[in-house]
Parts: sequence; C-alpha cells; structure tokens
Amino acid sequence: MQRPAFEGPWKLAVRPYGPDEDFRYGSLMMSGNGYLGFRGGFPDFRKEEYAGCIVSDTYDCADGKWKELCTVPNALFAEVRLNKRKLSIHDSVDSRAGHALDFRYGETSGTASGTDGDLCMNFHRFASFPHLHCVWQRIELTSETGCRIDFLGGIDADPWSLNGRHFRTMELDRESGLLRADMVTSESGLPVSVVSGLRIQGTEPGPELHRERTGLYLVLELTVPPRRSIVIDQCMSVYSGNDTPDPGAAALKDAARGMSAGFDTELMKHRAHWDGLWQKYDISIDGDEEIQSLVRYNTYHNVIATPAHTDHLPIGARGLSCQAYQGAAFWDQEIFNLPMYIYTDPPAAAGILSYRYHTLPGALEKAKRLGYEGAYYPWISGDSGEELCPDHFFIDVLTGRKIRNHFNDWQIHISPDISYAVWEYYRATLDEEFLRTKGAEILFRVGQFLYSRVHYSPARERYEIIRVLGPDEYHENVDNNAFTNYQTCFALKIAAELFRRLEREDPDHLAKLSSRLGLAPPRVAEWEEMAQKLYLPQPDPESLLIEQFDGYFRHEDILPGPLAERLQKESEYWGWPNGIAFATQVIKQADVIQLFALHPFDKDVIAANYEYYEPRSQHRSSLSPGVHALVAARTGNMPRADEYLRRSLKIDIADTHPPDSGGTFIGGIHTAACGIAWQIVVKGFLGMEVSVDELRFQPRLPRGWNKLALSLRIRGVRIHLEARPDSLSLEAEDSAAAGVSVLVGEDRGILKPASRLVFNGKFVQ
Ligand code: IFM
Repeated sequence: MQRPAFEGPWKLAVRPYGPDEDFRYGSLMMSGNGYLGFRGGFPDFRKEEYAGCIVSDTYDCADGKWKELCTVPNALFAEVRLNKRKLSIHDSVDSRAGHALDFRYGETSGTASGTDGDLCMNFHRFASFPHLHCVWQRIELTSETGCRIDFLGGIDADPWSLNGRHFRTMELDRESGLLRADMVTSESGLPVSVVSGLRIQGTEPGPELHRERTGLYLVLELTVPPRRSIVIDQCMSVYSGNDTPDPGAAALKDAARGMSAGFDTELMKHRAHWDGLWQKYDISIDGDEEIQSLVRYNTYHNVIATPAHTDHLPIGARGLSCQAYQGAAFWDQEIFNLPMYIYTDPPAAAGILSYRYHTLPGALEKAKRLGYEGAYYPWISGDSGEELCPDHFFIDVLTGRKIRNHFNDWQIHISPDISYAVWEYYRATLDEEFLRTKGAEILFRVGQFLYSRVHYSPARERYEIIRVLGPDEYHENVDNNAFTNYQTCFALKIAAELFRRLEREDPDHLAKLSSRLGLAPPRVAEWEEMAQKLYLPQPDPESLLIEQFDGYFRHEDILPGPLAERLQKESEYWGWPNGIAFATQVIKQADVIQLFALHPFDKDVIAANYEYYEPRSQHRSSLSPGVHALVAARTGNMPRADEYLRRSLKIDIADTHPPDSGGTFIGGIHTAACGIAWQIVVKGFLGMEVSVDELRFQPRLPRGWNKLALSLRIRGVRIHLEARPDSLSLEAEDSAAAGVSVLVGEDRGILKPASRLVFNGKFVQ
C-alpha cells in the first residue's frame, strides 16, 4: 500500500499512485464545502473507481433498508485518449504522476501521463465555498512533441452508490451550450439536477454530442501543440428540490454565471473564503511540522463535513466523503465535532444545535414509540430526526445471520449528550436568546425522557438506569453504565437549574413553554430528587477504579491481542450478543475514559482508571484514540498523549480502521476523529475549561512545541492566544463585551476589551 505523505505544510500527496487504492484516496483527497463532498480521484474515474459527489439533504432509501444521501451524476467527467488509448493514472509511470490535496484551500489535484511519458495531464478541482452548489475543474494537457488527442467530457450519470440506485428517472439534455441531467430520487421523489459547463481555452471546439444510456458528453479531437498546453475548464452545478422549487433552472443559472465569471475568478473568491475560515479555526504549532500538518488536515475535514450554511442538517459520521453511515449524525456531532465551533464560531455551533431543535419531533416520536416521554433522540439522525439506525446493523459473518443490535433503542446517552452540548454552548457564549428559544426546550424534553427512563430501586434506595448500551458498544444490555449515569445526572440537573432560573427571571415565557410541554414544577422537583439520588458509580476506595457497568469486573479479564486469536474470520463483529468480546473486559472504545473527557475527577482517579482501561480498549471505534489523547494531555500523561494524538490524527491517512465491520461498509473519512483534533490541543494541552464565570487554562505543551497560536471567541470577544513553554498570552480584540475573567494555574486576571494579558510559568512537560 502506498502511503500518502505531506509535501510542505498544507499538502497531502501520494506519489506514485498505489494500485487498488482508489477508494481510500477518493476520501483522503476530497474537496467539499458542507453542502457537497466531491470525492478525490481523476477526471476519468467512474463508479468502479468510487467516483462520487455526495450532496447533503438528499436522503433517499433505494434498497428498502438504508436511507442515505445520494451521489449525483458526475458533471466533471473527462477522458483523454491518445492513439485510442485512455490516459490513466493507473498506467502512469512518470515520477511526477500522483494525486494530492491542498487542504488550505480544499483543492484536489493530480498528474497522469501517457505510457510513453510524452503527454501529461494535470488536473485541479475545488468545491467552491462562496458558491456552494458549484465544483470547478481545470485540466491542462502538455506534450513535448505535440500530439492529437480525443477528448470526451460531460456528465457520467451512473455514479457510485452504496445501497441501491437512487434515481428512478433521469433525463439528459443539452441547453444553452450546457449539459444537464434531471433526476427524481427513487423513494423520496426529490428532484435533483446537475449541469455541466465546458470551455477549452484557445479553441472553438464545435464539439459533437455523444449520448450514452447513462451519460451525455461532448466529444472532440484536439491538437496539443509541442511544449504548449491546452487548458480545459469544467464547471458543475447541482441543486435539489430541497434547495429550490426548480433545481434544473437554478443549476443552469448557476453554471452559466460560473462560466461567465471563469475558473480563475472563482478560484480567487474561493481562496479568500478559506482564508477567512482559517482565521477562525487554525491552530498554528511551531516545533512539530508533522503534527502541524495533521492538525490542519483534520480540521479541514471537520470544516468540509459541517453544513454551516444551514441550521437543519447534521454533520455525518463520515461527513460527505461517501454514503457510509447514511450521511447522518450520531453523538459524534455534539461531543466530537461541535466543540471547535462552540469556541471559535458560535453562529455555526448554534446552527448545529438548532438542527437538534428542529428534529425534536422525531425524538418525541421515538420516545413515544418506545413507551417513554419527552425527547429520545435517534442514534442515527438524518434530516427529519426519525431513527435511521436499523434493527440489524451487522451480520454474523460466520453464519450469515442478521445480528439484532440495540444501538437504536438502548444507547440512551445520545439525549443527555445533546443537553451537555447545549450547556457547553451556553457556558461559552452566554447566548440567552438561544437558550430561551431553543435550548430550554431541548433540555426540558430530554429531562422528560430521562425521568421516564430511569428506575427507582427500593431495595437500594437509589435511582438506577438499567438495560443500556454505553459508549463501549461491545457490551449491550448492561445496567448502570457509569458514563450514561453521569451524563443523565448532569442533564437532569441543568434542566432543573434552567427551569428554576426561568421561574425567577422569565416566568411568562416559562409558563408558555411549560404548558406546551406539559411540564409542571412538581415534576421538576422530581428531576432534582432523581439527580440527587441517581446512582453514580464511585471510584473504589482502594483501587480507585470506577466500574464501567454493574458486573464489568466479573467478566473474563483478557486483553484485545490474545482475544483476537479466537477470531475465525477477520471481519467478525466482536460485540454483543455472541461476539468474542461481549463476555470479556475488552471494550470497543473509551467509556470510563470518555467520562473523564466531560466531567472533572481527581487526577489520581483518572490515572488509575487510565492504566486499567487503556490496555483493555481495542480502539476499534475511531472515536477512541482522540479521547485517550485528550484525557492524557489534560492530566500530564505526556507519553500517552503523544502516542494517542498521533494515532488519532492519522486514522484516515494511515488507514488504521478497516472499512468493513460485521459485513457492513463503514469506510470514508472518520469525521469525529477529525473534530476532536482541535479539542485535544485546546482542552488537552492547553487545559482549557470554560465555566459560566471564567476561562481557565492549565497549559502543558509537549516538548519541542515552541509556540502554539490560535483564536477563540468567548462571550462575543475574539481572543488571540499564544502559548509558549514559559508564557501564555491572551489578547482581546476591541469589542463591546465586558472583560473575561481568566485563571491560568493559580494566577487570575481580567482580560479587558482591546487588551493583552500575559501569564508566566512553566508550561511544558
Ligand atoms: O458514534 C460512533 C460510535 O460511538 C461507535 N461506532 C461508530 C459511531 C459513528 O462514528
């Protein structure tokens, strides 16, 4: 396998192009903008090479099982033939041949050459940020000696699709010099249109139209003059009926606008937009070039996965890199992707949380269907908030039988996780308006759900939560999962706290909201009592260990390595009900360690549990290494922090997570791991914590990091932060907001508008 490597600070490249790696490189080198994801790959790639443009808000269920986003026809298809032979990266022997992504500007590029090495093709593609529906591609052909080539470019309307054909009708046509494809999706009946524009510089082509059953192209013969290049620009525009009532007309208009503006102008605007994004999200690290590039690369993928242009769509667990995981949100969204936005771009964060507000009806319906009250959010959530997680996610690869997992009905921590995120957003922004209009309803409805889900045990005189699935998905049907119980307690407490505050400060609003929700003060008193008496597994006084769930320590104690020897097939599912791990202490991912990422515990308790659980974790979930890095960094366990930081940041580049599990395809970009990159640095190495009244840091820079610089936006104040081994400086931009109280170690200061605070100390370990 050919591993991609960084070429300079902002470029990931693979040279030479490895055979049979089209799927991987397609994800790694993709370009995107939160509205669509255009997979990497060469212009002549078809479905066999996993070419695809995945468009948000096009959920459709083509095979009766998996609702997923559509891959739309590729309107940037292009093929070059020399002497009837296709120019292909797979045949390119030239040392220049390869594939790359400039992640500063989301620009995919590649070089392929003819078998004799004379004809060379460079292409360059970007999904525009200022014009979210447009993707551009430029192809340059050069030849030392000059040659005649056949060119075919236009719409390949038979895209790669994971679970069925998503278009029941498709019309291909030419209009006003542009090619268009108009489709209707199979199950949801959604109209989708793509339009393709083509311009060849210096040639008036007068091309012929070439029509196939699944494609419409322009064909022409071109002369490539010696030592000069031919430049071909292509523009694609895509709209669905969820964007506009007439997607065909919108795509035509957009492509025509783009063609008249031209590639260079559009690229300039696109780069300027990215410059603005990096001002918000960039983390600059001086002293470790590899980590620097990796952090930026992961941040890039977090950004292009996020539909920041709207407040009614989720961040998919594989972003828009492919259709795996149904283009849908899990708890990953709130706990892994969102925090970067909370502290750097509050409007984007509010948009993501508003999506959870808009999908409350789905969560209410799920709770009701399962016999509960309030909002039980779906484990896998698309546009509507209906539960997308099927009853049978995996199959038993040994027998071919379906496995009935209970991700959809027992993994209840999703609801308090969303409350936790609402509160984290509020603490950082003090956005009262959001809390009043949307956050309160989320918190109260989750409170109602939890109240109806928690049990009272008269024998033990405490509340308990039985029959759940915590973050470690190998152990289903467990009681009192520590993570779930702590999150539930927190969610009940903040819901009650907010209720009490509104009683004092905004009784009229509260009266209206409570009457709509059927919520009365006595019930809130019961939430308070429940939170107080809810069983929170405590550290054992001697070992300091917190039991992951009731009876976990009685399971067979074996480590993942030896356990793997029991596998009969590599792709076997390890978990409940009959996988090799379910009756053992081997866990799929951080669970008690995940608890430490969200709630404060004594350093000794964290250290003891880290020692215990870390070797027992298989890290089969891509969420796990990042959480281990964060917790280790925050507690000064620098060797582990470094190891897990690198491991988490390289999940996609080093391809550490197989794309198949228990017979289900789960490949693509691991967006949660990308999202946690920012958190590892800021919450981990800088030890940042934000409470309602102050901003705290406990910096511990890895050895070799000379400087760490980034920007935050806290309570409306933009703060530029610079950490060095012996100082931490915070500089606030001018703003109307009042000062922010800052605590660094034991030192306190007030950061006033347009001022700078410097703390000195030993901030390296
Ligand atoms: O949400 C995660 C889960 O924790 C582990 N399995 C994959 C999901 C999506 O990333």
